[in-house]
Amino acid sequence: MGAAGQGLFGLSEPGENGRGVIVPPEYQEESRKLFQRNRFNQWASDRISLHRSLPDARILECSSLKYPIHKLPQTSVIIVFHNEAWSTLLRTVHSVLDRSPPELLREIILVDDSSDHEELHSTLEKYVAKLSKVKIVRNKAREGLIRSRLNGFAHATSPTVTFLDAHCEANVGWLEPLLYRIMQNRTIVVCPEIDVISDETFEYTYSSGNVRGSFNWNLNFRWKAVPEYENKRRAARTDGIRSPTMAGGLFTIHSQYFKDIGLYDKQMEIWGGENLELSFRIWQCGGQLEIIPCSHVGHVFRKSQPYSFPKGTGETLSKNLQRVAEVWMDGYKRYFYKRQPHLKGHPFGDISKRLELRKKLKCKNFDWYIKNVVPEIFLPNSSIIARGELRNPASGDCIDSLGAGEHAYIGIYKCHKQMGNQYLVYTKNEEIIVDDNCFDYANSQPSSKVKMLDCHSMKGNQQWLHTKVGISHMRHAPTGWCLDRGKEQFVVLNPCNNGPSQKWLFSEYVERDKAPQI
Ligand code: UD2
Ligand code: MN
Repeated sequence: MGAAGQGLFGLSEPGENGRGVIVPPEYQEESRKLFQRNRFNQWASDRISLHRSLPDARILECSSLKYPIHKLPQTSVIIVFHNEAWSTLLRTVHSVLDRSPPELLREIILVDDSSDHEELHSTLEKYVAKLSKVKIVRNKAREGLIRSRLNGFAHATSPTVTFLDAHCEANVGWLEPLLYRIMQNRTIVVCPEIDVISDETFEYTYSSGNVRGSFNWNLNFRWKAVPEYENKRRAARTDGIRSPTMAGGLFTIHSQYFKDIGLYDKQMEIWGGENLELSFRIWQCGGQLEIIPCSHVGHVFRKSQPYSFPKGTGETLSKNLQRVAEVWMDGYKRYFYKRQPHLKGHPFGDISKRLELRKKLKCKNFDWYIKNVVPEIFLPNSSIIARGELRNPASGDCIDSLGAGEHAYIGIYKCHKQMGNQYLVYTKNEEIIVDDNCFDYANSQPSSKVKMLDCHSMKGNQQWLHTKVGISHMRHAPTGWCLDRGKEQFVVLNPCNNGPSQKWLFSEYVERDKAPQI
């Protein structure tokens, strides 16, 4: 085996060195069905060795670091799954077995969250029986990923635990830097850099490491550029990047520390929100969260979930997020409810145990977290001239982030009055903000789409002129052109023509000299 853990048949085999697999025309139909089943291209995954090699693009400083292997704490890897595809699940397992120093890997615990796929029962038992470190734990009923992880944790026997999703590939040298950081300070929770495995081709793209975790006020997890102050704070490129939040699926934590800070909120269901809950809790209760640049693990990011939410997706996610807001966010929860007005008064279960935990651990408040951990975050609290939905009355359509974040195009969709992705603010600084990003147009030609970018407060490409009175256009200051409904799913910028496709109205306006705090 080569340094990068080359597969059995060498580099010309499908997927080796992290290459993608193209589906030939005669298999397109089959591949489409498998895509529907998993929401990733299982056909491609099935063609790739369970031991495939990956590009190891660590910076020189990382590959030359030496770790005191015999002093590092061991880890138990916990992988929860519900109806995962065989090849992705087993490639996750083998990548860990192939690329972890045996003395550091105590066990791999697979937690089956009540899967009904046939091959995940006796076939999996038989396969795993041959892998001495791998055990299977089965939930009696569907629990969701949060309680499944806790079930796995209850079976873990090492001083640290490492959680991975069931469609990951651990890269060369991934484990040592994570464990080393915990050995230095057990209250630091560590995440690897997450590389992208394409959901279409299974190509593995080594990530640049310039982002860290944040969130928007809809409580969606978001990647954001690492701020200058954080890069300055780090003495070396190999140092951990402090991250306000974690993506959720891939991290290592000291087992006793995990218990000390209260594991997970057991009343969170199926999927979503637990990553922010744990992130806020770690920071507010005296710990730290870091992304370790020398540790890389790939993950297949999907555009939708393949599995059912027995109580409905919206209902489940709303309740999880409300629990995050209600327990940890103090007065800042109003920003969340502003964007989710239908959740006011919506039940979220009993949170008394979690509030007790917060008190017992003497955790700091959310204002401290914002000011000290993520001071650059967009606060929708000052100088707002208008807010709510931004409607094009002629079409009855509203600006919509379409659930996407920074760098995506500004979308448009039928007005739904639910706020969320259609909640915008227009600031005194003449920015239009959706999903906590600013409308930005950097094109010198008209008829192009408008982007969502980080707000820079410098006007320029982010300055938009708008008054309710008069013709209610939305004029881009530098080009003088107007925001236009266009014909597609995305709005465009066109020379102003006073036509109906260029008229826009917010649902609420505020007098300019009474800029409110919301
Ligand atoms: C991200 C995280 C995921 C989790 C989630 C928020 C990464 C790479 N992934 O979503 O770990 O934090 O955000 O909740 O950071 N699963 C079950 N039972 C269920 C549902 C899911 O066992 O009822 C398993 C699933 O098979 C997978 C894992 O949980 O192994 C995570 O689910 P996902 O891959 O659908 O989540 P993802 O990556 O979209
Ligand atoms: Mn995942």
